[in-house]
Amino acid sequence: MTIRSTVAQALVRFLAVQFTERDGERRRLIGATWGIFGHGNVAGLGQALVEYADEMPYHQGRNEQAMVHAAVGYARQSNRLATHAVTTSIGPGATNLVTGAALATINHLPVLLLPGDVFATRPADPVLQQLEVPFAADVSVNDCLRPVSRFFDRINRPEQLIPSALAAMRVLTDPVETGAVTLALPQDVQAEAYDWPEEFFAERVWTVRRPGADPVELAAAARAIRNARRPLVIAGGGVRHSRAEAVLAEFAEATRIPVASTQAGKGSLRWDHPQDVGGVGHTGTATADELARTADLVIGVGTRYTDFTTASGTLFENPDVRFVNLNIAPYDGHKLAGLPLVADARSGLGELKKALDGHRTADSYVTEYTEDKERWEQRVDACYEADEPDVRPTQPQVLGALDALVDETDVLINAAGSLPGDLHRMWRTRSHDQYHLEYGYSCMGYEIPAAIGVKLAAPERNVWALVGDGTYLMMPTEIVTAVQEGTAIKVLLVQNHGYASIGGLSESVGGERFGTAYRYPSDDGTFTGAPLPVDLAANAASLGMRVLRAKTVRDLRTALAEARAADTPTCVYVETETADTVSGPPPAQAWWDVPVAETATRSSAVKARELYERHVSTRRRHL
Ligand SMILES: Cc1ncc(C[n+]2csc(CCOP(=O)(O)OP(=O)(O)O)c2C)c(N)n1
Ligand SMILES: [Mg+2]
Repeated sequence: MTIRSTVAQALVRFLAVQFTERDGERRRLIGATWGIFGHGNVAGLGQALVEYADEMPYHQGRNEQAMVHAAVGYARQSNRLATHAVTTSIGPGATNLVTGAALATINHLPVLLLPGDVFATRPADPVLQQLEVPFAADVSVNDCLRPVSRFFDRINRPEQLIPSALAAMRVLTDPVETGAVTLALPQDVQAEAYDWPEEFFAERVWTVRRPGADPVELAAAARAIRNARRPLVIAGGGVRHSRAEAVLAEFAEATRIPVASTQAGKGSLRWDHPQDVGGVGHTGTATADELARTADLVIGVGTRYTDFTTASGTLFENPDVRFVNLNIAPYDGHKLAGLPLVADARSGLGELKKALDGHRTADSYVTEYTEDKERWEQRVDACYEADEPDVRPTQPQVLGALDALVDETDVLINAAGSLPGDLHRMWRTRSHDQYHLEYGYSCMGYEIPAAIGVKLAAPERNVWALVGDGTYLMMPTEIVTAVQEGTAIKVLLVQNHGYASIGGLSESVGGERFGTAYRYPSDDGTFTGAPLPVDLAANAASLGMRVLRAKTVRDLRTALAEARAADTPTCVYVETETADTVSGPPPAQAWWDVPVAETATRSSAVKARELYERHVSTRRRHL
């Protein structure tokens, strides 16, 4: 039996019946499709989505990049068992996907991209928005998506959809390979009919596997851990993706090995778990970074060891330090010349725990990190507290006000600016999925659309997008989408008139904060004049959000509580102490390599270079 329909109709029907399964849990893989229509997809996928509207939910985005962010947010909240598809027109609609695709792939989060493409049949070259490459007629702008996709294909003939769609599902559901998957769809092919085998539209279940460890690797890892006096676990995003939190807690309790976390791994243990020592690396806690400096064995679990985690290769100072890397991807398992333990995080941790039966770290080690953690928490308390409630808060006091309000059901989303550092160092994570920090790509503008995706995956949760003013300006567009669909996200908008983060960084590397504040130009060509008369609260309100303005710490507490209780999209707008006056968060506990000018006339850069060279000299290559 065959069924005659267009390529676009067949694709929509196929996507509606794909499922994932893991640990007995079955999820629909493609929960919905986001779309912005133009001539490249309106008659193909646009028509198919209206034809099958009862089988495939649709969300109307405002910006293609933002649609990918929403899909990524949904995928992360769904522990990678489900995601969304994103359809765009050709040309600018398609290339707007590139940033979102890179973000998804770098963070190992699945998302299905369906950009329209130029005519396969070439009846009228060039079509509107077509790139012409005189020496390569098969190149279109969609080829920009190749390096940022884990799978790419262009569907030039209808029947080609069958193997390509199956390959796309394989990659989306593969725990090692997953990321952005792109099926470029020439606009004529989308509308072309074909006789599809009926089985193409049968329900299909993709098992998300949990490979166990190789016995030889497991024995070597267990031996290394037994021999270590100062072991430290670094929990990365793989813990979350694998839902290994409970097993990690059991492992940590049994062995008493402290657990530090990367941005993607924070929340693997609750902040008040006795073995949790908080964030590690450049934005880490003093406790975790001191343990990392002195560790003789680092046990990475599902981490890619980015420069933020390793303090650009300077953090692990112990001359004898070795690494055991539990990772499902051999590529990451071999990093830092570590002993690889290639396995699913949950399976691998369970096996390690068994292999280490009866083994625990010394009492003195436990006392050391427990006391150190208490001292760190006192520092956080001091940053959070606001003795004077009738003045403008500092950013840590904003976090303190939020901390006092939320419980384990709240989800916080952030990606860029000075908030990631403050949150990584200070936030007290109360549930495994409360802390949603996109720091693989640290993409300004991720927060608001991702909050919509998270809220769609978990409608019962309070979902907060934490955004700086720079970030807000980058991508406020999806506020309109939240308003349209009644998605009751909460936006906490922190106004400090520019880039506090990059301003501070600029100052430390001899850049003198050049181009990092939002101010009028001054006579010397720098933008250091008066602040701009821009009202972002009015902007958010004009897009349809309810906006609560908080001028003081006291206002802020009231506004946050009101926003938390709201069942429509609500924004809390707060102006904090400005970038140059802010005193608050504990300083960085470890270095981050941002190269400083080797030659300069200005003394700021000359001084910065001296310090830079001192740091560089402490870098180690682990072999
Ligand atoms: C899309 C994108 N462009 C540029 C950057 C580099 N960048 C990182 S943080 C930042 C400034 C963020 O400003 P804001 O959101 O106001 O936060 P603040 O630094 O003031 O806390 C910039 C430009 C980025 N991360 N993402
Ligand atoms: Mg700012």
